[in-house]
Parts: sequence; C-alpha cells; structure tokens
Amino acid sequence: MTVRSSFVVVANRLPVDEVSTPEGRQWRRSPGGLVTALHPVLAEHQGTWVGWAGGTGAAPEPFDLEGIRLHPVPLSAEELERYYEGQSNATIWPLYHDAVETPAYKRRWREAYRLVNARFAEAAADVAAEGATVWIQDYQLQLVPAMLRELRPDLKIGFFLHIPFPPIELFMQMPFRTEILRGLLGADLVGFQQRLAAQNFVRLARHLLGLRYEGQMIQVDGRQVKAGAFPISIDTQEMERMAADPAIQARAKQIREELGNPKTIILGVDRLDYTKGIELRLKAFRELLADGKLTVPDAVMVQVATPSRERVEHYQALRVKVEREVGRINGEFGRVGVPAVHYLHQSYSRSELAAMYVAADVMMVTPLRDGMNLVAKEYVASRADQGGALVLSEFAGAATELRQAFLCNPHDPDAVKDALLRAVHVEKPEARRRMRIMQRHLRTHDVGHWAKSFLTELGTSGVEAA
Ligand code: ADQ
Repeated sequence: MTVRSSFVVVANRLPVDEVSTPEGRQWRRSPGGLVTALHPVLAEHQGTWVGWAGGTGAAPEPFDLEGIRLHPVPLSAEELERYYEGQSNATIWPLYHDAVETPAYKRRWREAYRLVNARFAEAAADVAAEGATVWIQDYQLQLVPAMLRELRPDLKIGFFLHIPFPPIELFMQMPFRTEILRGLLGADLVGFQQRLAAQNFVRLARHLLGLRYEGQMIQVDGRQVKAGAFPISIDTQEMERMAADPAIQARAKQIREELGNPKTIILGVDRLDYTKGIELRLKAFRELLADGKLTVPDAVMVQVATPSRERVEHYQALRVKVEREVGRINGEFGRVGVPAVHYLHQSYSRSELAAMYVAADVMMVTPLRDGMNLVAKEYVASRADQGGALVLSEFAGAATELRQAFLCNPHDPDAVKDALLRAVHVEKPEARRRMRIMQRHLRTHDVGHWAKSFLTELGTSGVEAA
C-alpha cells in the first residue's frame, strides 16, 4: 500500500547510498546539507522523499530509513545517458552557468528529459496526501511542477533551483524554452539562490509569455506564482563542532607535517567541474611562482578535485587540462619529494575534508559561475581559531553574503593573483576580523534557516512551524 505524506521532497537523487556491510547490502543516509535541513521536517510530517536510488533498471521498493519514507524512481541506462548526462548535464548545466562551455542540444535528450520528469511527477502525485506540500529540487526536474499541478491541482508546490538562472539572452538559446518556463510556472513558489536570478526569471516570463508581474509575483492562468531568493547554506553548528573535535585538530596538524610544514598551505576543494575555475587558480599559482612572489616549499597548493560526471565529454577534457597544468607546475617548480601542487582526484570523508580546511592558510574558491558554493561556507565555519583567509570569486552566489572574503573577478588573472597574494600576506588581526564577521553571519544563516524561510514563504500551514 502506498503511504501518503503531507510533505514530499522530490529530487533527482535520494539522500542515501547503498553500502556493503557484513550483513549484506544496506542503505545509509548520505551526508549533505539538504537532507540535514529537511530531515526534521520530513520526520515530523511522515514525509516522503522521491528520487533516483542510483543504479539502472528496476528500482527498489519504497522503504523507510531514520524516520523518512524513501520512494525510488527507476532510470534505464539509456535514460541515465540522455536525461541525466545529456539534457541535464550537457545542455542545461552549461547554459545556466553563463555557457562557459558550449551547451549541446539534442532532440533525444529532450525527449528523455520529458519522459523522466513525467515519471517523477507521477511518483510525487502517488505519494502526496490531499493538500500536501511538495518541494521539488533543481535543474533536472524543471518540468515537474507543471506536470504535477496537472495531476494534482490540490497540492502546494514549491521549486528550488540550486544553480544560477541565466539572463534572458542566454535562456533564449534553449530549444524547448517555453516548455521549461511553463514547467517552472507550475509551482506556487520558485526559489533561487540570488535576487538577480529571481529577477531574470520574472523578466523572462514577461518576455517569453507576455505575463504580467508585480515585484516578484507573476500572474499566470489566473494564479499567482511567486519568485524569490533563498540563499542556501550549510549546517554551521555541525561544521563548527566537527572542526573543533580534537581528532580533527590533530589530523589537521598531521596534514601540515605531511606537507613538510610549509608557511602557507593554499587549498582548493571542488568537484572536477569546468564551472569551478580550477585551471585559472592553478595558473595564478604558477604565475606567482614564476614571478618569484611565492616560492616552494614555503608555499604549497593542495587541490582536491572530486571525480564528477566522468562520462560527459567536457568533463573528460577538463581532467586532461587540469592534470597537464598540475604536471607543468610540478615539473617547473617542484623538487624531489616536494611537489608544488598536491593534486588529489579522489572523494573524501567529511571529517578528512574538515581537517584539510583547518590545515589550510588560504582557501581558494574561484568559480566562473556558481549558484552558491558551499565549500566557501564550510571553510569559514571550520575556522573556530579565526585563522585562515578565503579567496572568493565574485561569480559565486556566496560572494553576496561573504563580503569579507578576498573577492576577485575570476576572468581577470591579475585580479586572482592579487587576491591570492593579499590573502597570503594578510595580517593576523585583520584576517581574524574578517573571519569573525563571516562566521557570525553563517551562525544565523544556516541551512535550517534556508529551509524554514522557503517553507514559510510557501505558506504551508504546519510545515513552517517545524
Ligand atoms: P556543487 O556544484 O556540487 O553544488 P558546492 O556547493 O561547492 O558545489 O557543494 C559541494 C559539496 O561537496 C560540499 O559540501 C563539499 O564539502 C562536498 N565535497 C567536495 N569535494 C568533496 C570530496 N572530495 N569528498 C567529499 N565531499 C566533497 C550545487 C551548486 C552550488 C550550490 C549547491 C547547493 O552548483 O552552487 O551551492 O548545489 O545548493
């Protein structure tokens, strides 16, 4: 029997991983801010999370884990290639990130995207109780709001976009642009990371469909759709607690030793993605070494580049470029046993990442475009000692809030070099002052605050009180 919930989250992925244990294969809750933020609301309302469980072919039966109902949606191998790798990650992802790589448009990807979105909408319609709130997440599922409204006009529907929403000129490239826009307008509330993105959206509604709007409220088919900015955040308390843990502190010290106790450790942590500006960061470091402004072994760089979307062409090309640049820097500036760049194409546990944050003197977050960037926020929250300095791209959503970072335009190599040098040489009291202000902000603006503001705006009685 299908369990019906008064609160439903719909996201491409379920917040679980299948792991091998001595008792056999088991589901484990995956780490991540979204699930942490939504868990209390889900648990309180016997909520259901609808999403893909990983793997292809038939989906597992719905199951319960830690008080949440998980409702898997199946994907075939072909759908994974067309809907996920194709339409989501080779069309929409680059287009919405200022087309920093050229988006590819394919009819069969579009078709698969429609089909899979319809499947998610049907699954959500099946599990939602009368008058329930359904919160749909991100760019893979932009058609779901309208599809779901069609099936279940009684529901309250929210949508949140985790990535940027492009200006009209760029969005207009998209072959099925009207369908996407109509899809999003199926929601009662469409949330974005940035005010500018919400503005792009309401203007687009007027431009493409001739819809009237006042402020952030769009009139559509006799309904009102609200757009708004809800900057996502991290579980600040958990990050602070983890970073203050003596075991993490000891590990951080050990990392410094393993790196030869350099004066300055410069750190980058990203998914290996062309939006993250990994190459330009490496180039800035190389040029500063060449100019003699930084020297090895006084300064070393650690770049963690988590494997990501490895079957998508642009990602394969990026890996080659990044690894060539790392090789070049180490070839020119490394010494036996002392590389200039430590490049780690691996995934890490949350605690190892925390130890790296604590160990790093300068954190470089230099995306060409990023919806928010949680790494920047995690780094700030991890510096209980108020040490460290953050270099942050103006093109990351986080730059709107973390104004005390060393902000730079990532398209200007001299600006990146300048920000990095300023961060390396900042006086301790000044660095502490900057960290303190940013930390104070993150304590009040954590991921719980994000979820609560969205749900309150959606006006879901009962849910906003959770
Ligand atoms: P992402 O593009 O994935 O997210 P980001 O916000 O930086 O980017 O989040 C990455 C997360 O993965 C961080 O929590 C980080 O700690 C973790 N991580 C990175 N490398 C790791 C590694 N090697 N091992 C383990 N964990 C690692 C998208 C948007 C962002 C937006 C988020 C949330 O692109 O702009 O901030 O969604 O809305």
